[in-house]
Amino acid sequence: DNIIRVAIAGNPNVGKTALLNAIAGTNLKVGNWAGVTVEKKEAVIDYKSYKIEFVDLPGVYSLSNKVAEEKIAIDFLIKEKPDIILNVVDSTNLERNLYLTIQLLELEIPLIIALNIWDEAVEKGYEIDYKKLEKLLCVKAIPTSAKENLGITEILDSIIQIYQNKNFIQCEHFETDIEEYLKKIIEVVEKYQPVLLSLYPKRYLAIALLENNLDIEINPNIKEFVAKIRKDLEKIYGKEIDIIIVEERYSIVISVYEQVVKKKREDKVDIT
Ligand code: GDP
Ligand code: K
Ligand code: MG
Repeated sequence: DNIIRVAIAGNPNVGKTALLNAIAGTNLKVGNWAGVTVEKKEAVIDYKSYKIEFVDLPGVYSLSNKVAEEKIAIDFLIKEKPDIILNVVDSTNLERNLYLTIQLLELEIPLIIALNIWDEAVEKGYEIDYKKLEKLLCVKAIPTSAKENLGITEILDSIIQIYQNKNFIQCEHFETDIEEYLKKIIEVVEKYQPVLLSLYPKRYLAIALLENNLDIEINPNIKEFVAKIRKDLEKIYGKEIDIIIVEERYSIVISVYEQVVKKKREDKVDIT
């Protein structure tokens, strides 16, 4: 069919709603997420023979499932399986924003990064090599400014292009041994409880099993296997599994950030 479903995800206060406003204007509808008093904004627009449905997810810093907003966001992404995630980031704060990006990529859904607040980033002297960001993360990246109406057409055209291609490639990875363990976890799931693979994206599932972070009955053989792997990794790395995973994500963030962002000059001294 010709309906493309796009979820807008990002940290709080990065311009998700402003960007959706710039894209959809008067088509924007405001409601609530079921059962909670968190605002839900949605819009459907017609573009080049497609209907594009946007849902503005609550702003989150990670998808750890502990905060109401995070639960709404992760549940939506896993259950509704949108065709594309539009990950809005604050270009003046890319290092902090990219952590969520790395987590979103674990969901194995095609991703577009909107490098929003680009106007301020330019003003502050950041030089962001977004073509390199695209190569490193295997995603589309588009400089945008909801304030100056920059990048809106590019976002819409990219949505259609990505929808037509429908491929997802995971480019950045954890340390080799962890990746090997994740693969083995998936093999064991395929053997003992393959239904899990229709409920969760593979990579997300393997990591969530490792972190013991799923609210679903897990086959005892899988549990036992994962517990053994967890123990091995905690021994090798000398830390708890949650910390190992968080640090692996951060090491990707830092490596990408250092290769992509330069600052031409220091900010003027800000005394506030
Ligand atoms: P959300 O929490 O991600 O939905 O962010 P909002 O859409 O509410 O925007 C947060 C603030 O950033 C508001 O004051 C916006 O006016 C401002 N803002 C949003 N996009 C841009 C942008 O591209 N450039 C600049 N300079 N400010 C922006
Ligand atoms: K702002
Ligand atoms: Mg908002």
